[in-house]
Amino acid sequence: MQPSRSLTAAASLAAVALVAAACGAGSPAGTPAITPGVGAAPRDVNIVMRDYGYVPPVVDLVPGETVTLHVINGGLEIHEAVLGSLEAQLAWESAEAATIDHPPGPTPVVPQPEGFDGVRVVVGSGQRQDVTWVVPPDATAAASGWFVGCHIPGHWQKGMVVPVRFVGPGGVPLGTPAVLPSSSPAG
Ligand SMILES: [Cu+2]
Repeated sequence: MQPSRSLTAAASLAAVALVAAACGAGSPAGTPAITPGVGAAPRDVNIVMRDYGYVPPVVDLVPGETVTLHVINGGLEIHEAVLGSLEAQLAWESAEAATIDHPPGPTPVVPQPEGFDGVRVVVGSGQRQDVTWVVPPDATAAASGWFVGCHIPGHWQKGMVVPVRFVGPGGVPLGTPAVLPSSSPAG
């Protein structure tokens, strides 16, 4: 019985080593080093939506780069990814609040708030939308920072928002991710 027991132990160790290797240092490999996207070669940015949040928990963007957003809705409800400043988030929140009594189904068209320089991608459950967009070069000028938020009525209040972190070429953060003020409905 001795040989088979040590064999089992060896197999267990091997299994542990495999799991450890798969887990790496405890976090997924994540986004590779950032090479800013350009018009001819946009950088791919994946945003996965669920009921009610986003993956990744922080979205890195380089001011002025061209990105192709792949927005995937893994939730059961319709969701959106509005990328924009806090002011833009609050403008969309009030614009879409008008749709609160809309019956279940596709969200009605909402006029874009004036001066909006971000992007809004609405995606049905189980669907994916790809949108190519240029991050405004002056996005870092927004004192309150930028966020990715959902303004389907009720979702912002459920905390469906993550910060944007602006980074320079090479992925060096230009600052810390924005923080929602505690006075914000989702703060
Ligand atoms: Cu949502």
